[in-house]
Amino acid sequence: MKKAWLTVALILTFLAGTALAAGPSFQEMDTDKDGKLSRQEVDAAAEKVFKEADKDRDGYLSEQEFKAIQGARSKFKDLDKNRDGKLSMDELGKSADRRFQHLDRNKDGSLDGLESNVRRAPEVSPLFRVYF
Ligand SMILES: [Ca+2]
Ligand SMILES: [Ca+2]
Ligand SMILES: [Ca+2]
Repeated sequence: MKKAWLTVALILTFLAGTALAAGPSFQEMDTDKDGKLSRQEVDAAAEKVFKEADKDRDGYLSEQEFKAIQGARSKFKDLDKNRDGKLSMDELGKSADRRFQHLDRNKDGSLDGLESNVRRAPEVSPLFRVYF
């Protein structure tokens, strides 16, 4: 019986590991620990992911580089506003503006309440609700 529990524990650890791999968690992004995500905190997290994904360091994400981001939910074509086949941080920022405003229901410039959503769907990083 003990062995079975150990297996369950291992699987849970594994699942937690995959959740982390799919982008930074709410807690990781909330760097000032006020329980909300400011636009600056979201931008900082997005920039980090962007830089890591930009393998050839040309300052843009190609479709291939974008697809390698684990957990990204958007379609490349939807984000590539000027249709040049690559994504700039500016371009991503514009989509993020709209989604951030949509999620910021009380218009105080930061996202709270997202945390409970994150508990319900821990595999989706709050970053991917705003960016990517
Ligand atoms: Ca914060
Ligand atoms: Ca690139
Ligand atoms: Ca583009």
